[in-house]
Amino acid sequence: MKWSLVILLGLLVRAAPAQTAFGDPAFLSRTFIYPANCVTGALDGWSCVRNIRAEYQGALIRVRRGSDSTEQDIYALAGALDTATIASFCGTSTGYVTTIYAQLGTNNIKQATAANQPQIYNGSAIFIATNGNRRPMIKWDNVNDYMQAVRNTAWVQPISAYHVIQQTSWTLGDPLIDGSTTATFFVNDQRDSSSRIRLYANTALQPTTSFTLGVPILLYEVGNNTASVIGFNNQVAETSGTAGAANPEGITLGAFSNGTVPADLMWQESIIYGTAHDAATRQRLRELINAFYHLF
Ligand SMILES: [Ca+2]
Repeated sequence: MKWSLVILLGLLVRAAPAQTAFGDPAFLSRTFIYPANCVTGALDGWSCVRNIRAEYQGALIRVRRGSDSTEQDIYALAGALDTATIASFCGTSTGYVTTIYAQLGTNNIKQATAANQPQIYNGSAIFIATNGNRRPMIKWDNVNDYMQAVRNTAWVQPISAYHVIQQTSWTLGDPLIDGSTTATFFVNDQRDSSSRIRLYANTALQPTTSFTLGVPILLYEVGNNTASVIGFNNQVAETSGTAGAANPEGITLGAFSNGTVPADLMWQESIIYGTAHDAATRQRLRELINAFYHLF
């Protein structure tokens, strides 16, 4: 019996299809979840695309239907956001996001004020990444949208964070991700020319090259004072140095912590660890995230 099982498993492994092209239904239906050893040490994690870990059974986001402000939790099907339920719930109405649920930790990212809520559905379609992964994205309006999670206690450096985001248009100094109060810890555009992102925890640390607008990127950061790191996609763009010693109390997506200076942001996922990831760990996580999101 045991040998039969081994042979059967061998056939199943051999029969598994090779990775398919972007947009292929077989690819889009695949379920990807972080392996347990990559979630170990993570403090907080959110995604509007997938279950970050298999044990998570809660909703991914909560959607408000614009026509009557009725709200509904949206879960995952086979590990991926149930977009069909969003479309049937909203119909021809806009679908706004009130909550991105914490899949790790307990800190939901929220926006209670209707005018400040970003969208997941425009009245006829889910917003999706325009290249690469073709997965759902939440879209900030670049006017007054932002979302925020306030932790009871600050993250204390060192922390490492990985974000799958898109900036659609560039404005000088747009904050993409901030802390949740005025203690300065955020990633935003550099303040001179072109779309480069800096990490700021009282001192600006900038990546070495500009990134492409209008497509999702993997932005990652290690907040570790004089040994901080920021980069995106592959390691070529990575920079290390001093970012300052400030500790973030939470996370704001799409604006400064007080809601000012809105950014032209689209977002898919953020995960935050309580340690400084070394180069090998950063590379492993980049590869793991990229295997799902196809960013570079
Ligand atoms: Ca708005």
